[in-house]
Amino acid sequence: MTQGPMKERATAAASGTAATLRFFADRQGLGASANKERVNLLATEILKGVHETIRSHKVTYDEYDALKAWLISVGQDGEWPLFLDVFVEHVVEEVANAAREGTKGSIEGPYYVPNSPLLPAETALPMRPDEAGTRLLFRGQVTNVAAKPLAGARLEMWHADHYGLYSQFAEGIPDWNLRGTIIADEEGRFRISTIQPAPYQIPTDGACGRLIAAAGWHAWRPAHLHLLASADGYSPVLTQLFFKGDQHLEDDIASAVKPDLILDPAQAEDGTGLDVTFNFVLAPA
Ligand code: MBD
Ligand code: FE
Repeated sequence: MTQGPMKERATAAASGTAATLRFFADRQGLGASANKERVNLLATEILKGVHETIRSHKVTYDEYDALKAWLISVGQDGEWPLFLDVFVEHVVEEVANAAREGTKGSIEGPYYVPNSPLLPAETALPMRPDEAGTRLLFRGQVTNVAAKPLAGARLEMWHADHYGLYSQFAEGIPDWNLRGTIIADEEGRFRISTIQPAPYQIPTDGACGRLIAAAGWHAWRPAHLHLLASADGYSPVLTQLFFKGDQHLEDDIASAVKPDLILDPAQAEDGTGLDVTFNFVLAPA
């Protein structure tokens, strides 16, 4: 599936640079509110963890130099967004959403782009005329926790193509391919045609790939849809949805799978592919 002629378009350098630029474009004035006591506490604790690891495992100068070289290369390859979102963000999300009611959240990852094209409740995501992959009809309703339909709720959706590539982060894909902002109807309903994304392998030719190979891990994420559901007066939910039967549900390299977020699509009645319903439940802001 993901192997194929297009794989080389998702190089670490190309997607890493794009993800780094995207991150800064979306977050002007970052860190302006940093609190000295909090920085002191967290930086001290993190360093303590590093020092403890060195002591308890008797880390050598060779290992220290290997780590230093690797950390430098993460920056050179533009892979800090990838590294952090794959190996750290899931715990930030867990803490942030511990008390969330309604639909479970999951991590954002490095490939969100705001302001995707506005689309009506019944729509198709922008895609190429010859877009490869199994057709997927994704439909459902946005309600509040009391099951009240949320008229005009917004659903931002983005996902990889049949080769595991994201528009704006791999070469040669139209900018808004498989990305859109759907406005639900008066009953909060939506009906979106897209294709089923492929399992996703994080770039293996950069620093993250070298760590994964050196540690004997694998680079796979299960196939997933990214979604951000919102409505006025409600707390938006940023999440991912996965597919039952995927080989990597149990060992997602990014640790982002939750049981409530696994879809079980049926064959579409018209024989064109898959059909699945998922309802979003938003809690008050
Ligand atoms: C992805 O597509 C993704 O969703 C995450 C979290 C990390 C790397 C690639
Ligand atoms: Fe993703």
